Amino acid sequence: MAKVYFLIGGNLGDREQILQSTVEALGNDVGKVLNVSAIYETEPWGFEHEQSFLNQVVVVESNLLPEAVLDQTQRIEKDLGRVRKKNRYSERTIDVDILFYDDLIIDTERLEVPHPRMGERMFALAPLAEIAPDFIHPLMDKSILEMKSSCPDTSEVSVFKV
Ligand code: PH2
Ligand code: MG
Ligand code: MG
Repeated sequence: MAKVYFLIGGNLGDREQILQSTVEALGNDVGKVLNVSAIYETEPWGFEHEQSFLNQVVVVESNLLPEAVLDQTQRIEKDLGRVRKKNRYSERTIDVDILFYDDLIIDTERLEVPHPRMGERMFALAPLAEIAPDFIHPLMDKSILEMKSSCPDTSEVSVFKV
């Protein structure tokens, strides 16, 4: 069994309901949900949009291999109405990203784990630090708490719902 850490979030539609449906879908199709962070309201990072995001971290115990987890996350995104645009970053109903798969390092055409940009993003580090402060990032060799303390991101992140 592997512990898989997901960051989920979106800024379109009924944001809270969609997060709840995503946690349910991960529980049905990826494995047992072990923990969830609070829900955070976060400023769009890397692009401009009038609607803020809700973001949350979810930990799942899974017997799926990493690529199979990715297949499931992409299907869940589609089922919950994600439409991909050409822009690098854009508004969406839901994005399901794999932050960690145990402490595996994966770098393939389809999948990069740990998520390569998590260290620059308070919308990922704030919820992750809540439930895995002492987890050591296998490439940075730093704890999540240390990464959060040294994160230069000043965008707005606040607890929306515990
Ligand atoms: N995801 C992005 C880009 N920007 N900003 C916030 N606040 N939350 C996100 O989940 C997010 C983002 C790329 O996937
Ligand atoms: Mg993302
Ligand atoms: Mg994604």
